[in-house]
Amino acid sequence: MHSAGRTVVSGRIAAAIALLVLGSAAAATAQTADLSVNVTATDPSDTRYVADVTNNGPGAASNVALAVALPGGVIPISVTPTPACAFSFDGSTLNCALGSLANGATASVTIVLYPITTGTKTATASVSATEADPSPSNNTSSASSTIVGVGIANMSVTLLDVPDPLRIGSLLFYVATVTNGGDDDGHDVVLAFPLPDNVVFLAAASERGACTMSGRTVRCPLGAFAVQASVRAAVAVVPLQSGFLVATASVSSSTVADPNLTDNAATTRTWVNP
Ligand SMILES: [Ca+2]
Ligand SMILES: [Ca+2]
Repeated sequence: MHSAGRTVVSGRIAAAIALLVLGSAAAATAQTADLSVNVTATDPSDTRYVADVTNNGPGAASNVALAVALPGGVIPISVTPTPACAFSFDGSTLNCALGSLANGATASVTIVLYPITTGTKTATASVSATEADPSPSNNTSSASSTIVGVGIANMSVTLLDVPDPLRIGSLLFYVATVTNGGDDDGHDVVLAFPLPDNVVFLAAASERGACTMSGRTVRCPLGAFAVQASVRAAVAVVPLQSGFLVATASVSSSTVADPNLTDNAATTRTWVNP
């Protein structure tokens, strides 16, 4: 009996030792994961941000959580991915439950906001996971953009061809007129004019200065437009082929919303005699 009791006791001790050994072994191999986050403002004049969350290892990261403090004076528009990411009810923060990230894996979160005030807009992201992070210093990141204009600017463009009709080899002028018919100033307005085929480009300029050529597209930076402001730009070409010549000009403003996009492009058709 006595020896049987001793056996029981030593069995319990052995189990306790085994637990201690297993426990310390588990502690020795506990996973760590060095998460990092990098936020970029995709356009310095727009409130769009991309937050890249990377697991630099060595272990896998689980329950990866991204929290983004949003700037003031913006309205949340969209976030990708959903439903992993969701804006808080008051629009002040964005929270993402990104699940597990393998060693070396990156999860990308795209955030689109709509600015309702001007100024510097900074988004600050921080990332965490269940596993211990050996390098916490790279777990936060910020990016800023500068908003110079807000509101509604209904930019529009019309396009004239002079003369029409004309003969092959003679001078053809396109005149584009860009107007802001909105209630607020337009900013960073750009006129784009892709040259039609079978013409030789001669020159282009606007009332606001020089235009540039990239590929076969003329771009005229027109700057800011006050309400009802109107600016003309002219492009001179020489047609090389008879028939109808079709050209389209378009206008964009990178910083404010345009409520009507149907008038942001205009097309004209010119008859070229042999
Ligand atoms: Ca880290
Ligand atoms: Ca428009």
